[in-house]
Amino acid sequence: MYHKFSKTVFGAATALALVATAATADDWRAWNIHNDGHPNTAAMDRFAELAKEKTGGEVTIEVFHGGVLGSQPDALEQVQLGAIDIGNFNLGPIGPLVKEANLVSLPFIFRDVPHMFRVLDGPAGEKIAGAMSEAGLVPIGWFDAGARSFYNNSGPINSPADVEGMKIRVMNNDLFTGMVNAMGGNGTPMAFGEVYQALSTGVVDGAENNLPSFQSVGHYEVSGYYSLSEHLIIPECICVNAAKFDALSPEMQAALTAAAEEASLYQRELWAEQTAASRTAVEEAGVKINLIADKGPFQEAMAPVYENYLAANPDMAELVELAQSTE
Ligand code: BDP
Repeated sequence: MYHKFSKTVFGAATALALVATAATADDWRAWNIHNDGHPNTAAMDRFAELAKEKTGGEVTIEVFHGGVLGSQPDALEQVQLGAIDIGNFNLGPIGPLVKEANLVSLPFIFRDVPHMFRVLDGPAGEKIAGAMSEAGLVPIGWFDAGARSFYNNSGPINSPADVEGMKIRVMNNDLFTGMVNAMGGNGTPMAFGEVYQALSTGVVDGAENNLPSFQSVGHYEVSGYYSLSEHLIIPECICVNAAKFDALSPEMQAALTAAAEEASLYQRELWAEQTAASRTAVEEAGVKINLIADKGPFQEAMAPVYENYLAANPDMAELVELAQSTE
């Protein structure tokens, strides 16, 4: 029956549909560094489904996995600018952009993952989230990223002295370079996607990460030892470009946040399962998991890292104190 429509009517209907589309539906691009098989990839896919469902289709998200939209520092900048709408980011590389976020990147600041979440759920977390939002990155969900430990080929790491002289890849943040340097090593920032090659060619002697990421990108294939130093317990966020988030109605903001929170709970379940599974898998592949009997010397070696951080950011002392005094 379409031939009965006059060109004008058809044209007007099309124009109306376009206006309606522009006014209601919004296609967002999401950044994710991980590939299939990593818990965050499944969680980000789930988040996209939930966002569509809970916003009644007003926000639809296409997740680009595997870091195809760029390295993490670049993607963070893109989300701040609004060129990418949303992403799953580690708070480590956010530290250089938001000094409050650096609290979670201080080595050994948290006793364990539950302690980290208690701090994040309290006033310190509120302050960090507020500062991130002001910097254009609104956190609407928090992922578990476990604890990061060192891995290398030359032998187990049991004390800071074992790190001496080693070139260790770290994420982009002066705190991490400082951390390795404080042990007498050479902290080397590098994009995640370049680490496999750097490890296999000896450009770096080692790196550090959690077990799921150590496994998922194959670093275990080129590392003989994974020593459980657990020096960093850094959360991750689902972070939205602030202008995009602010442009949503309060109902849509609540719906999107609810989607992120539900996806985060799902991620934390997957995380726990995958951490155990990855540990078994890498051990079966021949990696020696080294338990460190005494982490005290590592913690003591971090004194200059804290001193430098607090000297440069005296206003952060309160936040550090808040985290340390959280039960
Ligand atoms: C992984 C994080 C990812 C980081 C990566 C890294 O999930 O965001 O980019 O470590 O070491 O655990 O760069």
